[in-house]
Amino acid sequence: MKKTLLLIFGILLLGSSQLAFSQQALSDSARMAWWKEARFGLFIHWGIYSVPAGTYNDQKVAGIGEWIMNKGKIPMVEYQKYAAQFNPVKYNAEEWVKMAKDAGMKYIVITSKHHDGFAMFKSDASNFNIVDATPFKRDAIKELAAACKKYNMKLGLYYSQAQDWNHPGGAANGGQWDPLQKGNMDDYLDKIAVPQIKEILTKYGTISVLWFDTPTDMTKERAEKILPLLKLQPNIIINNRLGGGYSGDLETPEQFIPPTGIPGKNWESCMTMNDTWGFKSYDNNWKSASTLVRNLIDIASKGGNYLLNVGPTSEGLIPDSSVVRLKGIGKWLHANGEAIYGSSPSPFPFLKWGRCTRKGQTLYLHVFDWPTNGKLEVPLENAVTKAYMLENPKQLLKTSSENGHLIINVPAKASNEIATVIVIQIKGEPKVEPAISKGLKGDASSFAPGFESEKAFDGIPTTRWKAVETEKSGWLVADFGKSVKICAASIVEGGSTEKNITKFQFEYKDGNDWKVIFAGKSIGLGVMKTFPTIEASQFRINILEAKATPFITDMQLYQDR
Ligand code: H79
Repeated sequence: MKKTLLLIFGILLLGSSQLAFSQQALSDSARMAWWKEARFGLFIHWGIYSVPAGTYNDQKVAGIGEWIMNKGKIPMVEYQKYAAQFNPVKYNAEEWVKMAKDAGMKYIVITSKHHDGFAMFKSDASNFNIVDATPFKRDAIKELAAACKKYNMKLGLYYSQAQDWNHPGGAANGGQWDPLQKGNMDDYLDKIAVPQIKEILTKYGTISVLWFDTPTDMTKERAEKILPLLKLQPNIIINNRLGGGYSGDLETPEQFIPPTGIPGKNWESCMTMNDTWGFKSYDNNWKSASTLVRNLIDIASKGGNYLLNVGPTSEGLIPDSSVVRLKGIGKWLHANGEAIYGSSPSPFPFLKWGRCTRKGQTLYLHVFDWPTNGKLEVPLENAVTKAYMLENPKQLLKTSSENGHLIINVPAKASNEIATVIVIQIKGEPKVEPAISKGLKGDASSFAPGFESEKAFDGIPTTRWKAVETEKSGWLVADFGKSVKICAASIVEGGSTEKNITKFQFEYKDGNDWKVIFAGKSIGLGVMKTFPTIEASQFRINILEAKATPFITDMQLYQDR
């Protein structure tokens, strides 16, 4: 009886967001454990948009490739013809999984249905799917799921729950363009999204991640049509894009790395290798393997995961340019993976020459800019019991201390051009040099009660500076009272949804004038910039325009030394 009552009580509570996962098999931390350890995953954007590959009616369509239907305002019946041309006979799921594995990736997230509404799996809810609408007739998700299982790779599925441009009632960012799209969104959810999510969560074995996107027009009620389906995969991880007020398990910065991480949250930066997610035949703006590895290091040093995208072709091939880069990353990780997997974030607020990751009393120093004088200066007070390069552990490095900083004697040349990892074993908890601005009182154009300027310099993510209610602009200054050498700054506005500032300048005082160091149009989760060293006693953010009263959660300046 007691048990039954508890069960009823539990079911009643299920609707509320905190308790939505109360029936999951594992505790939150156990459920997230593999994901936190993993650090690096492969995103795959694959669909029939790879047929036009960025060109419609002989016109190049600007923007990301998987958006071609929306950006080109392609009518539904026209777009659906691409399905008949989609025959990716070169698709080999096992090769893709092996490629991801060799690149050092620990999970894969693939588009099971993007905004275009085309399902890459056999669906009974809609014929607009890879088995029923293409000459290929094979279930791409089924094959990938089998390959992942065989090679012990975690599989996640992306599903566009709200936007759907080929089923009546599906949402469309920027508005619908074809009368056939008109319909009721609740009907769309009931007839397409809910049954299809049920299909992908039941037909393909263990699904480790469900990756929602763009919660356009999602309300709490609509999200709650989908939420109960998660019980079909008791240990599933979901991102923060379901909508309706549900925050999920992960923050998902898209195409950027939050400069100070996202304190207290699990987060994953998803990023492209060129400028598109879905394949575009003429997008050759590839980032170098070095940049991609450094992004991974940067993200790991801030406590996040890196979900790196490939956009396969309509033949079923991952572009060579991507393959080459994945191999380059794999090579680096093969030698240096110990410094990435299962690591925790850097204890340092800033390192001029690179980044740091940590495992307890082991610090991994990822050196991007190798010292020219044979000495690596680390703003750390601790005694060091051992120092060596991760790629050459037998050769121990000499260390000493100068002005409270650790000095590591290093060879003349870096052992790895992308990033050389130096491992140090330290005694005790890391004692690092704080940002020079930390604890400053500061000053501001105005402040609301309880939101004084010093709240932006205290390093505490829950306190902030805020101007008086009526303001839409203002400034916040770090006044050192003496000249200091500054080479970098980080500014954090708030959470991922707090993008209030729309125009700002970061400035220093030169005599009676304020001079601009850098400018921008948005801050949100943060901006971090390094710049040629400037000697001055006052630095400020000058907020020129904001949607509402400006506020800053944290602003720190970093010394050149
Ligand atoms: O799946 C990828 C994107 O298609 C999807 N999220 C990643 C992971 C995404 N959907 N919307 N957005 C990202 C952001 C919206 C971008 C837009 Fe635009 C700006 C939509 C319209 C203007 C980019 C530029 C797309 C069309 C033009």
